[in-house]
This record gives sequence, structure tokens and C-alpha cells, in this order.
Amino acid sequence: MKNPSKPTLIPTATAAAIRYQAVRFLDSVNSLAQLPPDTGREVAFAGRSNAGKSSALNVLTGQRQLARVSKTPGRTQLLNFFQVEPERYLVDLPGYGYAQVPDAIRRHWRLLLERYLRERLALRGLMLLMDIRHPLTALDRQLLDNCAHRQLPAHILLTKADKLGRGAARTVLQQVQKTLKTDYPRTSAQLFSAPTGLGMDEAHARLDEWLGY
Ligand SMILES: Nc1nc2c(ncn2[C@@H]2O[C@H](COP(=O)(O)OP(=O)(O)OP(=O)(O)O)[C@@H](O)[C@H]2O)c(=O)[nH]1
Ligand SMILES: [Mg+2]
Repeated sequence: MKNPSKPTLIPTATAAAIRYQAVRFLDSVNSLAQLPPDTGREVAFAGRSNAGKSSALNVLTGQRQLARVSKTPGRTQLLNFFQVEPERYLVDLPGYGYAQVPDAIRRHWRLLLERYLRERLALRGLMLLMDIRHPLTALDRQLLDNCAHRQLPAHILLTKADKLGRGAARTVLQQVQKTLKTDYPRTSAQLFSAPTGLGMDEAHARLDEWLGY
């Protein structure tokens, strides 16, 4: 017989998965003036165009269409705010490094991103997504420099790990971790795959930590 007074323990991973299923789109923003009030906590998802930011957001929230996934790089042109609950946000940042974007627009986004990363008090951590086949490019490093400057922790998702064999993926992870240890000691890294769900629990745990769950 079950003891009715004994609370049912839900494993943390499941609790996180349920929590992030409740995420809803809140607003799209293309200037700092339009940002929601700078209170509460948020985690931003950044990375080169096509790195898999929108796909990661969708799989982490268990929702197929939350963030738009595109085969055309450079599609996400706004800061998209998603609400876990009031004062708890996930932010999909515009991808960088896409060559076909006109200079003026590229400059606008660079400045917007830099100021957002530098000034946003609610920002507790940065999820930096990199295609495992192209880790730590110069632009990724610029972003990590911005984080280091204000002591903002960053966590790297090496995306599309399914494109490599398990051994090869682990080797890249170890190389990246070795570089981080010397160049960006506050930054951690893990493997991730949207289609297989590899790395979900680890990524959820990091979101929980930064959002204060
Ligand atoms: N095999 C594989 N493909 C992925 C993975 N993540 C994303 N993709 C594919 O990569 C392409 C780009 O994914 P998006 O999620 O749109 O990338 P993004 O970083 O949001 O791109 P922008 O918004 O343009 O900056 C799409 O065709 C995805 O289906 C993954 O883990 N594995
Ligand atoms: Mg996107």
C-alpha cells in the first residue's frame, strides 16, 4: 500500500522538462528601448547564424514551433523573449556572422547585442551555441570576451553532435574544455543534439541554476 502522507519524488530532470514546457512567447524586440523591464532573471541563447539556437530552444521546451527554425541562416533578426513565468525569461538572440546581411544591419545588431550583453542586469547567464564542427570561432570568442568583461557566466552547447560519431564528438568536447580552462575559466561546455535530445538534462540543469529554480 502507498503511504499517502509521503510526497512523490519527481526526478529533477523531469521537473525541469515540465517547467520549460510552460514557456510561452512574450515579445520580439529590435531596440534596447523596447526591452521588458530589467528585473527578474533571464538566460540568453547566442551563437553564429545557423548554429541551432532556435532548434535548441524548441527541444528544451518540448515545443516544435516555439522559436522559428529555418534552413536559411540569419532568419532570427530580433531579440525574442520567451517567458517561463513572470520575471523568468529565455531570450533568443539574433545569430551573428552571416555574410549576406547588409553592413548597416550587421552594425545595428552588433551594437544592440553588445549593449544588451553589457548592460542587462536581469541577464544571469549566456548559453552559447556552436556547431560542433566549427567550435570557438573569432566571433564566438568576442562574445565570450564580452561575458568575461562583466563576469557573466557562459555555457557552451556544442550542437549537432549527432553529425559526428560519439568518439569524435567527445574528442572535440575535450579540446574545447581544454581551451576554455586557459582562456575562459568561467565557461563550461557540453555536447548537444536537438534531434536526439543528447545533453538535455545538463542544459536544463544550467538553465535552472541561472534562473534560480
Ligand atoms: N543534425 C542536426 N541539425 C540541427 C541541429 N540543430 C539545428 N539543426 C539544423 O540546423 C539548421 C539551423 O537551425 P536553427 O535552429 O534555425 O539555427 P539558428 O541558430 O536559430 O539560426 P538563425 O536563427 O538563423 O541564427 C536547421 O536546418 C536545423 O534543423 C542538431 O542538433 N542536429
Ligand atoms: Mg534562430
